[in-house]
Amino acid sequence: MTVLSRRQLLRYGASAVAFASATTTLSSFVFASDDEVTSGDPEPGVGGGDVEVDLTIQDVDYELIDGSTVFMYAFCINGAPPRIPGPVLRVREGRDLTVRLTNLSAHAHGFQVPGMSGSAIDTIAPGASATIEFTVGKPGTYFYLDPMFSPVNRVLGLHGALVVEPDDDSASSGAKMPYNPADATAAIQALFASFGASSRFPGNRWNESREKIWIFNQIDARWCQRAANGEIDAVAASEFANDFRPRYFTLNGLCGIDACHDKDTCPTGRIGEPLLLRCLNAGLACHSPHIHGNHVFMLSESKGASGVISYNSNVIERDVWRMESGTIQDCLLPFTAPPDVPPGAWPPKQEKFPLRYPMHCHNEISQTAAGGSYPMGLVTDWHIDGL
Ligand SMILES: [Cu+2]
Repeated sequence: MTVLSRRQLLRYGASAVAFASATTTLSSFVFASDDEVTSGDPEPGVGGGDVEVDLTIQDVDYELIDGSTVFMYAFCINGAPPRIPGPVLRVREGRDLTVRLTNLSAHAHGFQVPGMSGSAIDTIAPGASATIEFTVGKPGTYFYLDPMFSPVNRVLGLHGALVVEPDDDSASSGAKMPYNPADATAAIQALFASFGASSRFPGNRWNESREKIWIFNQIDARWCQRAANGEIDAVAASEFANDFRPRYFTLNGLCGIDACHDKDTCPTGRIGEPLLLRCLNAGLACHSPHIHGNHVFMLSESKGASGVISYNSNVIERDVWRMESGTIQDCLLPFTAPPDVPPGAWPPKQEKFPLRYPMHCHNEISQTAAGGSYPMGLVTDWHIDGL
């Protein structure tokens, strides 16, 4: 087993070169199929079979929006470039997911999907490999992560999204949903039934291609350096929690303008094309994402280490929602005409499509980078492309 002697460099900076290297973004989805998974599968959607995936854990130098680099850990698939967050894994409910992990880091790591029994590997020594196979549970959004010194190694980069697709995705109305009707509440089913079938939501039904994944994280360069020095191979989570002073706030690994221009982060579409937002807070800070232009409907939530998803029986509409450390929330961006535009002023006559609206965190410090560079933190855009 070879151990990388030199760390790989992830470039996420604001240079044109960084924008060209889009392979490091969330575009490299991993889809469920009957075959072994490969990176860069262009087909959205899931097949019906069990899924096998090869992941490596690597030490990387991660370039931030101000050009500085920090030491982090990254999940990597099938020899593809490492990425933070790790590649999106997709499996259909009830199928088996096999994860073969090789630890190329100089430090011991583990693996777990909170909420999935039998998914944990406690320790993989540097240079060692381990395999875990488990049956995935209820449809929704999960983290896969390194639970070691939780949340230390997760915050230092070892996290990604596992999406469980429903086996039966149709409400009694025939509307597609991201959940099984056996799990979805009456309110969730009513919301999806109303898309494309009511004056409130003219246009189309939701479909599974209408989705973005937003993973929030924070970076404290001092703790990255401690990890690089091997000083945190036995650290108390309380020490980390008491001392953590984030200077960078990332969305899908990107800061500020990089996130605004990332096609896998920025929701786009026309009026009547509802979109599912799967929001995950991998970091330690509490975030309050806030969105302009439309409100979102809160569908489901899992909090903390249990990973158990609760499906909301009261689907309320929000323009800001609270995401504590480790929280996952699915919400629905309806792509309606903005409710604060008077009916007589819609469609806009002076403004041209696409209409661009921000999503930014209301925890104000998260809007900065490197101690003050604004607005280079947790912010992105979403676009209404037309009627
Ligand atoms: Cu605002």
